[in-house]
Amino acid sequence: MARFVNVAIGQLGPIAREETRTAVVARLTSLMRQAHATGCDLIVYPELALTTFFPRWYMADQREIDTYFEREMPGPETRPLFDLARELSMGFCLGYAELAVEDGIVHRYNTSILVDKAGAIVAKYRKVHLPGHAEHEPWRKFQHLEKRYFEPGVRFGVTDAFGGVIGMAICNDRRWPETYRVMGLQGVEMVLIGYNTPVHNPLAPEHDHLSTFHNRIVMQAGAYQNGTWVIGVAKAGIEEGVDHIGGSCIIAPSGEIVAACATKGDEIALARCDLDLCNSYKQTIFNFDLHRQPRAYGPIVEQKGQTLMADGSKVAPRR
Ligand code: ING
Repeated sequence: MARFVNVAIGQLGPIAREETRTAVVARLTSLMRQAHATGCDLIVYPELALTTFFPRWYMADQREIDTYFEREMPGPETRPLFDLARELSMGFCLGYAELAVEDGIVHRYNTSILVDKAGAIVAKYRKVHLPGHAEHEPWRKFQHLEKRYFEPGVRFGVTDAFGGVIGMAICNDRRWPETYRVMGLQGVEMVLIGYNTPVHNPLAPEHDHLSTFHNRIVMQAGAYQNGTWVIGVAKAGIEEGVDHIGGSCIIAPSGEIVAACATKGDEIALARCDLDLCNSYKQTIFNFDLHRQPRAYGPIVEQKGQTLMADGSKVAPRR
């Protein structure tokens, strides 16, 4: 018996610094209507989908920084998205900057939520791998201050939803194999990943021409090695002068790309995802219980950085 989830990529083009949340929500609802017209159950939006990618700037004033965060979800400007989801009986995955007060303490996360067809939040994920740097580095063409503006999350969870086991990750998370394996060990069948990825990496410009290749290879590997679907969704195009890759795609548990966007603007791409295609990978080649050898994997959890080279040297990190 096939368990189909009809999934839409909800790729976004640039969001201008001054663009209001109301204007952005209008773009998101337009994509949701397009997806609904094709019979979709779920639409996946990018990371930080309500505002421009503000970590590209150094800001000293916390009040200015906090204008990019949501204190409530849904709030007045995002409620129309939840209302439409319920009206159309469509679920969605949305990335946004979350300001949460926990035990009287303010926390700021790079967050993603999963909303079901009734418009209810059924899962929340906080980005674990925060790339970039914490201090102003004026030498860069643009900053990447996620380590300054956000606190890291501490767990990769999965949720029963849309007839299967759904997980979430955000942007840089997709480059780390641990992200997929932790969810793979929880039986994940579909991982939803939004991203904002500049073409240019100031620390390694020699990688720039490979940015779309690296985008695909990490998600295709994660899908195949854990027998899961992966949905990767870009905020794409030249946003406030910084060119971001597109490359939004839907990847089957085989590792094959089955759908992709063709532009770097607001665009949907679709696939009819049969969650039962996960089974043959989880039950044979990646039958974890039969084939994994955790006693050989100790360094993966016990160590953060790499150990010294045999001659005592260490590859000097560029950061
Ligand atoms: N963006 C980028 C990403 O991991 C980055 C950061 C860009 C890292 C280029 C390395 C090279 O896709 C976010 N938001 O994580």
